Order: sequence, then structure tokens, then C-alpha cells
Amino acid sequence: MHEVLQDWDGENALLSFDARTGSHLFIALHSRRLGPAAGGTRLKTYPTPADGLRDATLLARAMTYKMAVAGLPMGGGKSVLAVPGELSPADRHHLLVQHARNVETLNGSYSTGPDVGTSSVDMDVLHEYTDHAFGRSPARGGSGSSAPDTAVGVFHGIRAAVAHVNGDAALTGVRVFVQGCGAVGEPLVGMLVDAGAVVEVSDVVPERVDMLVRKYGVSAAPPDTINVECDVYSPCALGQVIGAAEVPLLRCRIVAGAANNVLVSPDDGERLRQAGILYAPDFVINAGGAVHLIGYEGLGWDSDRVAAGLVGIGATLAQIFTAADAHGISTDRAAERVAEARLESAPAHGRTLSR
Ligand code: PPY
Repeated sequence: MHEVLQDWDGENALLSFDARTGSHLFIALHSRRLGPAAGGTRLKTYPTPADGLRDATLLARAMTYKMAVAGLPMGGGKSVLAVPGELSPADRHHLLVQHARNVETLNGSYSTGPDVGTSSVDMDVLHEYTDHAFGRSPARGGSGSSAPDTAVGVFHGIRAAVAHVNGDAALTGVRVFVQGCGAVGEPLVGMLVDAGAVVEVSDVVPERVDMLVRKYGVSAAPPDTINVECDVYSPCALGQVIGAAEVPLLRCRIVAGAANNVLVSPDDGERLRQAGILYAPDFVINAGGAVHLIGYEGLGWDSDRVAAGLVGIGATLAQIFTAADAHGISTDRAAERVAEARLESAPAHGRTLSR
């Protein structure tokens, strides 16, 4: 675990262990340069506790860059609840309470929200013990699931990428492979089909694939394949799907999906560029969830303002694609430069949320 922290450039990490459930609880607070840190709580089983901590630290860094590029006045953080396996409802509740207490000790320098393995209902539980949980259910005063708006942001991003490659954002007849059809992937499939795209889907849960095939008339690819011939490959499940071994297998012109940390390493961005594949940087294209949560709950935006923020994801990507071409660098690097410029123009010391 110390090695994980030595390899990381974040501000602070909170590590604890819950004996009742055998779970490790991690909060990684990467940067508060642009405001108090925020980022979701991921609940999942990892091969080792150090893998969970590494995931938290890398995801927290991605949140810093996501907020910076999206122009949101927040820093980056992320939580990981590394569970040994499926928990009983009572144990899961217990673990969430422990997590809420940890969040509360940070006094607002970090706020959480839903992520892979957690939902609005879990945020309702956290909120009983801390004020610093975004994404509660509407019945409990929250803005509800951010997943549909994440899908809207990805949809705008796919259009921007198609426009950059084809000179036209129209999706009619464009072949899109959506890998992972959960809370974000499914609404994305619906929007793509409505826009006339030819959609192929895959998921680790066969019933989900069957449902989408019936509901939208899309075709199905086996899970774990990435060499699907298409125009746009849209990874919407877990990250780390594109490494040195995968780039040569890809049969697409564009990679544009909702998953966090899609690339195994930053070098993979350059590998994609050299392969002639346009990559929509994950922390730019998947910012719709953050726009939704921070917009509605942190900044008091109405739905028109949030919708404009989601459209802005496409516009920002178009600028990043153009800048990458102009400088002969990967789109990932071009997006990092946008984030780094915003971060460098901010005061060096983190601020705490005053409300
Ligand atoms: C993400 O975009 O990956 C998030 O974690 C979204 C988020 C943003 C702000 C607070 C909590 C979760």
C-alpha cells in the first residue's frame, strides 16, 4: 500500500479496515486546487487491498482532471470500499455507515456520490451520517441518478468525434459498439438507436443483452471481445480495457465511452494516435455525471443549465481533437494540457466548501 501511495501525486488518503465485514475502506483525495474534492464511492471486490487503493488513487486523479476540463469549481477525490465478496444487506448497511463516518471526518474537504457498485439509495444512507454525499434519491432531496446524464454527455461526445472524423456529426448508419449496458450504457444505446446508429452491444450479464436486443433491435457481441468491427467503440463498463496488447486488435476509428480510466497507461493514448484511432479522453467525455451532481446539487443549476453543460462536453472535445492534431500529440495529452492549464491558474492551496 505504501508503494501505491509513493507512486501517486495526491494530497491525502484515508485508509481503514472494517472487521465486521472484512472490508478495506479507502478515500483518496487527489487535489483541492480548484475547490473541495468530490468523486464517487466504488464498492467492489479486488484481488488485493492494494489494488483497491490503487484504483481509488488513480480514479481520484482522473476526477481532478475531469472537474478541471469541465470547468467545475471542484477538486478530485474517490472512495473505494473493497469488499471480500457479496455482503448481506445488514453488513452492507454497516459498511456504508462506517464510510459515511470517514467522509464526515474530512469536514467537507471531500464529498462523495454514486459510482460503480453504489446508487442513490446508498447515498441516502450515507446522508444520515454526513452532509457530504451527492446524488441522493429525489425523495430524499437529491438529484437522483447521474447515469442518464452521463449517457447524454457521452452521446454528445460521440457526435463530436464522428464530426471530427467524418466532417459531419450525423449518426445515421454509423456503427457503434457499446461494451457494458448498465445504468449508463443502456440509455446511451437508446439515444444512439434513435439517432439512426447501427448498434452492437455486449455485457457480462446475458439477460441484459437479451433485453436490449428485444427492446431496441440491436445485435449482440460476446462479452470480453473488443475486436468488433465498427466506427465507434464505446467502453461503458469498467476501465483499463485498452493497453499495448489491445490497440492492434481494435477494428474501429473512434474510441468514445463512459468508463473511467479506459487506458492502461498514458502511452496507450499515443498508441491509439499512431494507429489512426481517434480517442475521446475518458475524463472529458464521461463528465456528464459530475455536471449533473455538481450542477444541480452544488451550484443550484436548473435543467437547462445542466443540459447546456452536457452539450459543452461535445464542444470541449472538438477543441481537444483540433489541438491534438495541431500539436501532433495524443488527444489524451491534449486534454491533460487543458486540465493542467486550469489547475495552474488556480491558487495553490485547497479551499474548503463554505455553505
Ligand atoms: C465520476 O464522474 O466518476 C464521479 O465520481 C461523479 C461524481 C462527481 C461528483 C461527486 C460525486 C461523484
